Amino acid sequence: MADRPRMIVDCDPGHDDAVALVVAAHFGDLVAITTVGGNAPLIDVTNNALLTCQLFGIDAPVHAGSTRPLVAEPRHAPEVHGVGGFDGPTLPPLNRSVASHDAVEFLIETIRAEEGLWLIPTGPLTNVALVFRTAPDVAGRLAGVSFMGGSATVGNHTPVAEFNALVDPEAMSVVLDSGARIIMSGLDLTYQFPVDDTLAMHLGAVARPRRDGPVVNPGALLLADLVANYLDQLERLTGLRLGGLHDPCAVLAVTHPSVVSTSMRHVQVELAGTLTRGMTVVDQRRGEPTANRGRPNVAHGHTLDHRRALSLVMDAIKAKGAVSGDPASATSHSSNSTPLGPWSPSTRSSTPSEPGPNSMPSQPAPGTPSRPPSGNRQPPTNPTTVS
Ligand SMILES: [Ca+2]
Repeated sequence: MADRPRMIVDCDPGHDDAVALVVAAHFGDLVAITTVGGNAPLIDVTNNALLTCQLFGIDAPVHAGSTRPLVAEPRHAPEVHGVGGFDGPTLPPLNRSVASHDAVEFLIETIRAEEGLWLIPTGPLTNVALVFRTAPDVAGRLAGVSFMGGSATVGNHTPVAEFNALVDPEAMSVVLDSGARIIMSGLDLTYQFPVDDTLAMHLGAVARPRRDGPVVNPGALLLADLVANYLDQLERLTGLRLGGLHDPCAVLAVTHPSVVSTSMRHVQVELAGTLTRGMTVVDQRRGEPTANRGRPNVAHGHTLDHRRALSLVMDAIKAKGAVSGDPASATSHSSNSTPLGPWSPSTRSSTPSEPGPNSMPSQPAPGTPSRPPSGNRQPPTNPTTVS
């Protein structure tokens, strides 16, 4: 369809990155996926991207990218997403592998070959900054960069810094100064898309419509368990089972612009502050640019139509994750892939607040190789290297 935007998602899955990939694949033409170290080390987030593609029938190639930020020491988020980024469920074996280990080179070549692509970063901006530094000409060839990151209000990993911005603020600064058309979905927007037990239960119901029935959407079951684990972590950290579904907002801002209301703002990121490093400073003052007021460089997403956003996300998950007949056969759509055994729901001990449909353990099919739990992952076919 001519009106489907063509896009590359640069991500660090993370459950919300996974949802972003599904939304991108359903409503856009997902040309490729690139990965970046962020929520978890590169090897884990790359495996998580591959698994998302496997479970949701996404055929876009996955290119592994940067293992570490431009300047700062690597920083991950095991307290939120687990050591492996997909903690919570018992993960099935992968039957996919990466297309390359040089996402930056892939991005440069692809953007030079095709004008008008959208680049949608949902992790630290390291890969994107390396692209713009290496090939400044490509910024003007993109339709735009729609990233999840930063905040015009509170932070999450510090009082004022959002995680993606905090991990690699130097990279974010390069991107903000690149001259590319930029849309920012920061925490002030993405917290308007609530993640709570209701969402986990919706996902569980999509996965297994009848409590004692078969799993008809293994991808939805993965997401339900990931969300339940995320809520467990948030409850431990904050006392509340409530978070934001951050990354899909950056995709919806492109595929459904009416869902995200934006205003042009001058945005910079703090690089030097001892208390405020990684803070995005969004100039929301009225008036024209002056000597002490920069030109607007970012379309700042400030208001989300969260009901429509939820409806669109669920539509994408239902469509992309659905299988007919045996889930095992439907999830191995590649002709040379290893058949995937029946999906194994979470093996976490259930708590009263967890959604019921996801707390019924089952066993993998006899002879099905098991994937190590998160934090003890099998590497991709080829070792991931620093780009
Ligand atoms: Ca992310």
